[in-house]
Amino acid sequence: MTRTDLADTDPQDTPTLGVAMIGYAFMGRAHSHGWRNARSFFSPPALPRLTVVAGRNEVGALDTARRFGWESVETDWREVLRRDDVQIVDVCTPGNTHAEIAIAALEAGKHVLCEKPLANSVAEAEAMAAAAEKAAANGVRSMVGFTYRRVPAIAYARQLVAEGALGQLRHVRAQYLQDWLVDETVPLSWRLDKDLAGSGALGDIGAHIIDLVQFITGEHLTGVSALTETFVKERPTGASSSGLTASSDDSGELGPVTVDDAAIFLSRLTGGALATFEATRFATGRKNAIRIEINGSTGSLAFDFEDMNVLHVLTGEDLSAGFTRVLVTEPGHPYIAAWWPAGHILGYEHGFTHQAVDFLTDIANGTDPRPSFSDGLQVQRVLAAVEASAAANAAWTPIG
Ligand code: SOE
Repeated sequence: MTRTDLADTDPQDTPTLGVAMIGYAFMGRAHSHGWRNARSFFSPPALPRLTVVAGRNEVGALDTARRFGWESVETDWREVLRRDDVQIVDVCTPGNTHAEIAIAALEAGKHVLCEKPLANSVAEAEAMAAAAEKAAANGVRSMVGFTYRRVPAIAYARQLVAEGALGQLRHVRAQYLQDWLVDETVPLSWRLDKDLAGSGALGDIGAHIIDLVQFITGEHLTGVSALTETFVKERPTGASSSGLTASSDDSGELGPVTVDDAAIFLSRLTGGALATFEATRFATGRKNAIRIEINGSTGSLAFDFEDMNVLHVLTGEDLSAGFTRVLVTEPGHPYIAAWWPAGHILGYEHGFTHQAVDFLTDIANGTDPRPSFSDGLQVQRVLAAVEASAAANAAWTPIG
C-alpha cells in the first residue's frame, strides 16, 4: 500500500506564484473562486498559491480567507508588498485605491491584476499604464479584470468577427441593464459615492460594455454623444456595505448620491460602424443583462448574459434564414474543454477562473496579458468623454 501526503507535492518543474488579494467582498469572493479553480480544471504553466488576503476590516478579511482557504490575512496592504512569498497582487478594492496600490505593487516587482474600471480618472489610468509599461520591461505583468471577455460565447463572438463572418460592421448595440437601485430605500454605498467609485453605472457597468465592444470588434470608439441621469438624488445613509447589499443604518438620515444612475451614448467605431450604448441600474426587471448585438454586411450576432451560454448567429449564404441559436459549450469553443461535456453550461464565476488561468499563463510565458492597463486607459478615456459630453448637452466629444 502506498500513502502520499499531497502537501507540497506540486510538480517541481511548475512554478508556484503567491497571490495577495487586496479586498475581500464581492469581487474578493469571485476572484478567490477563480484562483482556487485555476489548477482544478486547467493546467496553467504556473500555479497560484492563495497566500494572503488584505483588508482593513480584519473580521471580513478573515471570513473570506477561511471560506476560500487563504493562508494568511493582513490589515495593511502595504505589508504584502514587502513579502517574498507574494509574486502577484490582485486589486479587488473600490476604484479610488486602484492607482496607489497597483503602482506601488508594480514598483515592488509584483505582477498586478486590477479590477475594472482601471481607475477613477484618466490621469490615474495614465500613471498606471506608464507604471505597467515600465514594469513590463523587467518582466512584470499586469492585466485589468474585464472578465466578461472570458465568457466562452463572447470569446467565440470575437472569433467570428475576426474571421470576417459578419463582413463590414454597420451597427453595434450594447446594453448593460441592472435594477438594484430602483428601490429608493436602498441606502448609500461606496458605488454611489463619486470620491470612491469615480462614477456610477457608467464606470461600474458601462465600462464592461465599452471593453466588450472594443474586444469583439477589434475597433475603438472614436467619440461620443452622451446623456447621464441621477434619478434618485438622495438615499438613506448606509451601514458598512459591499455596495450591492448595503443595509441602512436606520438613522433616518438621507445623503446625496454623487454619481450617475444611468448613462446612454452614441458612438462611431474606427471602422465606421454606428454604435449605441446604455448602462443603467434602473432597468426594472433586468438583473444583469449584458446585451450585445452586432450587424454586418454578411451577418449578425446577438448575446445576452442572462442566457450566457448561447450566442445567436446569422452568417452564410442565406441571410433570410434567421439567427441560429448556438449553445457555446462544445469542446472546441473557448475554455470549454477544461470543464464539462457539451450542454453542461457555465456560469458567471467561470470567467474569473479563465481570467486567473490566462494571467498565470502570460506570466509564465513572459507574454503581455490582455486587457492591458493600456486597454484600461482607453476605456477610461471613453468614460471621461461620456461625462464631458453629458455635461455639454450631449455635444459630440472626440476620444483621445
Ligand atoms: C455591480 O454593478 C457589479 O457587481 C459590477 O461591479 C461588476 O463589475 C459586474 O460584473 C456585476 O455587477
